Amino acid sequence: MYKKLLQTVLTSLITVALLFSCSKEKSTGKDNGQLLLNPGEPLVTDNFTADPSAHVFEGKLYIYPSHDIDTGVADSTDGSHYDMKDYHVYSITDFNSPVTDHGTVLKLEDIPWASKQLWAPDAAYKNGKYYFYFPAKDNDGLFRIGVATSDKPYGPFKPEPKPIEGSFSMDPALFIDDDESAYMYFGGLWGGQLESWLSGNYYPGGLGPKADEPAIGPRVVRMSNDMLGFDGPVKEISLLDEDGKPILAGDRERWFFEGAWVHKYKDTYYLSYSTGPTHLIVYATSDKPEGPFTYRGILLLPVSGWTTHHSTVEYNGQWYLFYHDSTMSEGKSHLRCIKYSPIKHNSDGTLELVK
Ligand code: FUB
Repeated sequence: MYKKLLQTVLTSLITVALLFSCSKEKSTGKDNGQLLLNPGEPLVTDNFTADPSAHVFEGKLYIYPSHDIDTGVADSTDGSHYDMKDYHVYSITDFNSPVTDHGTVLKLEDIPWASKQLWAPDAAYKNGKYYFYFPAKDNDGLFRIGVATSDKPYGPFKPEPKPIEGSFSMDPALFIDDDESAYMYFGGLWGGQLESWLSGNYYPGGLGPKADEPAIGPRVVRMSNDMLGFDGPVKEISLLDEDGKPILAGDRERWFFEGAWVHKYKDTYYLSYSTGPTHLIVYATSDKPEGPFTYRGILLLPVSGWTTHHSTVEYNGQWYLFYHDSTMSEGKSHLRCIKYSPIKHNSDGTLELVK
């Protein structure tokens, strides 16, 4: 009988010790920086994902990426091989827990006006609703920007029957200022068709400025109160160098190409964007959301794959960069994976280069 009791006590002690060591292992992992979701590693491994727009909604980090697929379209400078057909939404509670995939939240076949190429999306919250913004080609082959709505940050999103009136080009990014004014930043060259809209109307085959002329700037527009349309004119953002002179179209390491994103830190607006063929994420600052913005430096060096596209977000007191590369497909430009890295604002207003 004593033997049996001793056995039971020993078994219980071993079980408690095992449980304790398991839970300790998790937190030890954290202490060693061995998170489940490590900086520089793919966040999603069962889908190809790109263009991550990150926001904090309802206390969680939500990521709104493109969903890359291989449809066999040949690589071309107009980007037709980025032939995406739906969107997923992902969320993260902390970097030591798995990423939640909220499934397909919007499909091409459900968008009445769109014909193909669901490119880089973004989301915003206002008026108790979530708004999902996305570019797609219409039936005439022109990129337009659409909006879809939901009561939840993770959708599903119901698309409006038509694209946003007056929208063109691609890569919408929404920024809501402290006074609740909402702005959309958008635009992209080459496949993004921005060169063809310089006169305000679509002019096919637009070549853009010469190398010694000011580069094309991203576009900014105020959103209407219902977030479904533009309120006022679409403006071009001026990008200046440290001497107050325009960044030139031939300055390929500083010119704007695509993927504009704005965040605010201590009253300064940071506009970051991709330089396209030089594959950098660079940034410029301003004291106004519509600029002019002054170039400040490089945030992210070239990554594997042709495109680079990112967002920045503050979560639980830490700033993060979300970006993509093509490591998961061994370099295929249209099959990308989203990643993250912590980032830092320096005391002189610059951003630390991501290592
Ligand atoms: O994902 C398709 C396009 O590639 C995006 O809209 C661009 O920013 C580039 O990442």
